Amino acid sequence: DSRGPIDDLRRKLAPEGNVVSAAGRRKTIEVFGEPLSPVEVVDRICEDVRSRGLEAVLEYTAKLDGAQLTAETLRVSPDELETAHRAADPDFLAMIRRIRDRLLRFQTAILHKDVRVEIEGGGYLRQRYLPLSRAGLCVPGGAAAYPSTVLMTAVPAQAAGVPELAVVAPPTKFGSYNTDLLATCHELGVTEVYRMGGAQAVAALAYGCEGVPKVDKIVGPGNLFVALAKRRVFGEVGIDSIAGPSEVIVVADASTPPAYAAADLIAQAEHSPGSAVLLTWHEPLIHQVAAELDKQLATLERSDLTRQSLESFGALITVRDREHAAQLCDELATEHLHIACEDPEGLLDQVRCAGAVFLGPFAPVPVGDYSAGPSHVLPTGATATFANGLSSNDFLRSNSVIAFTEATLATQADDIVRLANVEGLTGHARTVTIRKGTTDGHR
Ligand code: HSO
Ligand code: ZN
Repeated sequence: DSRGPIDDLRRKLAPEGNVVSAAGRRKTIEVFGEPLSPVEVVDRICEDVRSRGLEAVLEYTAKLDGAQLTAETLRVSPDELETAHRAADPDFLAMIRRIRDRLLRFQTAILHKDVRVEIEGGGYLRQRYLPLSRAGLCVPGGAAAYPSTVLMTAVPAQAAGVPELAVVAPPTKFGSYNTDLLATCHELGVTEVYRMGGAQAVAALAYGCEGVPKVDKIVGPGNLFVALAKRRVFGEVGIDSIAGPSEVIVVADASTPPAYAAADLIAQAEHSPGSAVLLTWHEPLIHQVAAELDKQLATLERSDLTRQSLESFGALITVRDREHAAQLCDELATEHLHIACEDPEGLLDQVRCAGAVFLGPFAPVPVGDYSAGPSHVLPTGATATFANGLSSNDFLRSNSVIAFTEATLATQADDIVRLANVEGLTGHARTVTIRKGTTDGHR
C-alpha cells in the first residue's frame, strides 16, 4: 500500500489518531439546538459551568445523563457510602485492600525524593517535593463499572500524600450508583464522591461551584467529552495525559503459546473499542492465533463487541525479525506493549516508547489493569512519545530552594553581573554589586 505499513498499522491501533486530533473530525452533535462539533459543545458546557456554577452542572446532568439531581443528591452522602460498604462482600473488600497495599508499596517506592546539593563555598541547592492539596479523579461509568480505576487513581494520590480527593463518576448504574464502586471509595477512605460525568464534571472540578470546591489537578480516563474538557481547563488546573481507547501490541515468537497470545488480544479488544495487534517473525503463529481467537471468542461473554473490535482495530502481522518488531513498537508508541517472546528484556532494550511494558509469558496486561502496582491510566494514541502513565509523582509539585553564603555569592557575582548587563537589566546587577560592595568594604 502506498501509505506504507506504519500508517496502516497506526490506523489500526488508533484509527483516528489521538483523542484530541480525532475530535476535530467527529461529526457534529445537537446539544444546544444547532449542530456543533464536540469541541464547541465542550467549550460551551465549560463556560456555562464556569459562569453559572451548580445550576449549570445540574442542568447538564439532567439533559445529557438523564439524571434529576439536586444540590444534596449530587454528592454521594456519607450514609450511602457506608451502606454500600456494609453491603459489600467481605471477600471483595479484602481483595481491594490487598490490591491497595500492592499499589501503595510500588507508588511509594517510586516517589521523587528531595535532593540537596551542598555548595563548596557554603550554602546549598535543594529540590523539594510536596503533595498537591486537592485532586479530582475521573472514573468512567458508561459501559462497565470500574472500581479498578478508583484504585489506580486514588492510591497513587494517597502515596503522594494528597489530603483531599474528589471522585467524579457519571450518575449511572456503572458509575456513582454502583455499590462496588462506592464501597471501594469508602474502603480507600475517599469520602468525596460526586454524581457527575462528562465535560460538566471536569468543569465543576476545575472552576469549583457551590458544594464542589475547586481542585488543583484533574486526572483519570473518560469519554471524548471528558478528554476535551480536560484539555480545555488545562492551565486553570493541572491535568494528566489525555486518554483515548485502549491498545495493545503483543510481540510473540515460536515460544509463545498461541492460546496465551489470543487471550491477550481478546482482553484488549473486549474494552470495545480496544485495538489489539500481534507482531511476530514466526509466520505459523499467525494462523495458530487466528484459530485460537475463534475458539476463545465462542465462550466469551462480550464476544460480539469483542469480535467487532478485533475486526475493526485488530491485526495479526508478520515482521522480518526482532529488530523489525522493536522498530515498529517504537514508532507506534502503544499504550500497552506485551513482549511475550523469548528474551523479552533484550527486546525491551530496543524499544523506548510505550505507556506500560509487560514482560514474558506470565505478565498479561490485566495484571497491570488490576493488581501489580503501576497505574492502569496510561497514554494512548501514540502519545507515549511524550506522555507518561499516571503515577504518584503526578500528584507532587516541587520547589527549588537556593541558600547562599556571602562567600558563595562572591564566587558567582561576576557571572551574574555580566549576564544582567548583557540583558540590559542593571537593576538585577545591582542586587549583587550592592552586596559585593559591602563584602569588599569589610575585607
Ligand atoms: N486496560 C484499561 C484499564 C482497565 N482494564 C480497567 C480493565 N479495567 C486501560 O489501561
Ligand atoms: Zn483492560
